[in-house]
This record gives sequence, C-alpha cells and structure tokens, in this order.
Amino acid sequence: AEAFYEIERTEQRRLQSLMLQNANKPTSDFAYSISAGIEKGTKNRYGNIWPYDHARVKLGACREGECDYINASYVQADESTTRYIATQGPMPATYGDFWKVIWEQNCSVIVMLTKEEEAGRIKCHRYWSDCTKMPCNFGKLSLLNISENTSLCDSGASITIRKFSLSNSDYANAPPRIITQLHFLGWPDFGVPDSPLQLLHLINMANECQLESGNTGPMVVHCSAGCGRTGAFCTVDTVLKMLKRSMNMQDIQEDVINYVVEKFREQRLSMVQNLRQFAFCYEAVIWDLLGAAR
Ligand code: PTR
Ligand code: PTR
Repeated sequence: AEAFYEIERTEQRRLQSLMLQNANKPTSDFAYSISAGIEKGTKNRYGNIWPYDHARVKLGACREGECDYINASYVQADESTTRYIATQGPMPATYGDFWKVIWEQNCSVIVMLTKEEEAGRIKCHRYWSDCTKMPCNFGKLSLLNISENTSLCDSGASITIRKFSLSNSDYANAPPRIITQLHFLGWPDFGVPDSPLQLLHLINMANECQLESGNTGPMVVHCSAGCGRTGAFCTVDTVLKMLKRSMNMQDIQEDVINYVVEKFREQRLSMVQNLRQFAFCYEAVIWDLLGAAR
C-alpha cells in the first residue's frame, strides 16, 4: 500500500506543478506539459484526464489549422518491447479520430475493458457498427463489421470478439486491414474482475491476436478514462513479458510491478487508478507465475 501511495503522491506533485506552470505561461518546453489537452473540451471524456504532451499520440497528415489532438498516450516500459496506445473510450466527436489512429499507427488489436454502460451511465460510446452489410464511413476510412462472437471461458470471463475490415480510399487497391476488438465485460469501473484468471485469459487472447495479425503497431487498450483498468491490463502484460524474457530475476527491478506502474504514470495519468487495482496486478502476476493460468 505504501508503494502505491508514494506513486500517487508523486503524480499529485507533478500535476500541481503543471497547473501552476499552465496558469502562468504556456509550457511547451516542459516535458510533462498537458497544455494540448486542457482546452479540448469536446474531445475529452472526463474533465480531469488529459494526455501528457510528451507521450500523446498525434493525428497525422493534418491540414493547416486542423487539430492533431486525441486523448491517447503511448505507453511502454523502457525494458519492454511491448508498446500500447492507452486511450479513453471514444466519444461521438472522436470516432473518426480513433479509427484514424488505428490506421496511421498500424494497429490491429483493440482491447476494450469497459461495458458501454454502467449503472445507467455511458462509460463508452459505441464507436463501431454492428452492421455487416453497410460500412460506416469516417472521412477516407470505411469500417465494416465482419463478425461477432462471444466466448465464455472456464475462468468465467465473457469476451466478445468483433472483427472489422478497415479500408482507406487513398489506398483503394490495397486489401482492407482486419482489426480485432476484444471486448471484456467483467471489469467494473474503479473495481477489479472477479478473478485474476479472467485478466490472464484476456491477455493471452490479445497476444495471440497480435501475433496472428503479423502487425507491428501498438496494441490499443481503452476503458472509460483509459487509465485505471487500462493501466492494470498493460502493467500485468508488460510485467509478465519482462519476467518471462529475463532468465535472471536480478536483471530486472526487484519490485517490477511497482517499477512499471511508476513508468506508466510518467506517460499517462492515473494508470492503475487505485490500491485495489494495484494489488490486483500482483495477484494476476503471481497466479500466472504459479502456473495457474496454464
Ligand atoms: N471529478 C470527476 C470528474 O471531474 O470527472 C467526477 C467524476 C467522478 C465523474 C467519477 C465521473 C466519474 O465516473 P462515474 O461515471 O463512474 O461516476
Ligand atoms: N473523473 C473521473 C475520476 O477522476 O474518477 C475520471 C475517471 C473515470 C478516471 C474512470 C478513471 C476511470 O476509470 P477507468 O480508467 O478504468 O475507465
């Protein structure tokens, strides 16, 4: 618990100094600036979650005066080769931007960790279409739902797997790209899933899809704010990969979970949002190491 509260305090201090600096002058020369996000009112789902400038994903090929902003961050621990894009649940004003990122960053796997609605409140808008006949168009991009299946695993995890084909009218002759969305339904906002096995199951599935796709783009992970649950997913996946790659445990940081969460918090706010989620990361890693997931 003390380790987690120390991470929280560091983030609070960083934010306070940012707010002070933002109030006084634009801070484009400051590594942790959040100035790009602060005013993009309609493009942020929450009034207190913005990406840091140094790690934010920018929309490419913007015309003069066009905005390159999306509430999304690159997340990666230095020692790990796995890269993610952590982002908020898309909103109607950002659907097109979201799919543009998927295209431009060459992503093929989307992990969605929130239900669309919880307790009558919208946590994430439906940024995809269920229609298998009529594509949705977002500017030059055209998106078609090609399949949807729900898998209920032994661990009790219910995961809806949707496949989409995404094409771009600028590359009309190229075959469409296949994008897989894994929609995990068992993780309430601010909470944890019923069992670590469910998260491990989801992680395995996401890695298999990523491998199958042969794509090198980052995995896209989102929940509602793109922080709490997204942070826990990325932490457990990264830590397990680091532990499996290093034969010598001393090669890696002693408390690797703590270390990875700290790194991620430098890249996106509130990654792993509370103590319960932080403890859950330990549980999941331990379960996996004990072989429970195999
Ligand atoms: N202070 C928060 C904010 O600025 O957005 C208020 C808030 C807290 C809003 C929780 C939404 C929250 O999530 P939920 O929709 O689950 O209540
Ligand atoms: N205003 C909300 C809050 O501070 O509580 C923002 C928020 C909402 C943060 C959801 C995290 C949230 O959880 P998750 O990142 O798992 O969607």
